[in-house]
Amino acid sequence: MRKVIVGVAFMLGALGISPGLQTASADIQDCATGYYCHYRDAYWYGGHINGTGNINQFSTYGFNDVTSSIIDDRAFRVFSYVDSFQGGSSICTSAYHFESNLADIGFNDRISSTAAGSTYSTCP
Ligand SMILES: [Ca+2]
Repeated sequence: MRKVIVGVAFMLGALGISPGLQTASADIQDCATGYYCHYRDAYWYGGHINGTGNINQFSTYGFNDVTSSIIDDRAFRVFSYVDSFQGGSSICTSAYHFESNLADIGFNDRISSTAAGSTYSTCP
């Protein structure tokens, strides 16, 4: 298992992506450069939705309250909110960072919208 974690961390590093709140494991799913991606399962499994700007209602895409991991492969930070239209509490992912398992920070299967910053790369 450790070998897998190190290998994937290396792969992510090669892609210019570095850890946000967690370290990497398993294989990275496709998240195109210039997008942020929200995955149904931890460690970027289970399919994802992506965006470049705000997504006001994840429910529109059948993705309400299912996100378990995130990659931000954009030059700007992205906030993920527990309610639609950027409501409720949120977590921030800095540019080129990722969250491997939202369960570790109490946000698993809770995300309902995003605010995609276009000014700041790092979280407050
Ligand atoms: Ca999930």
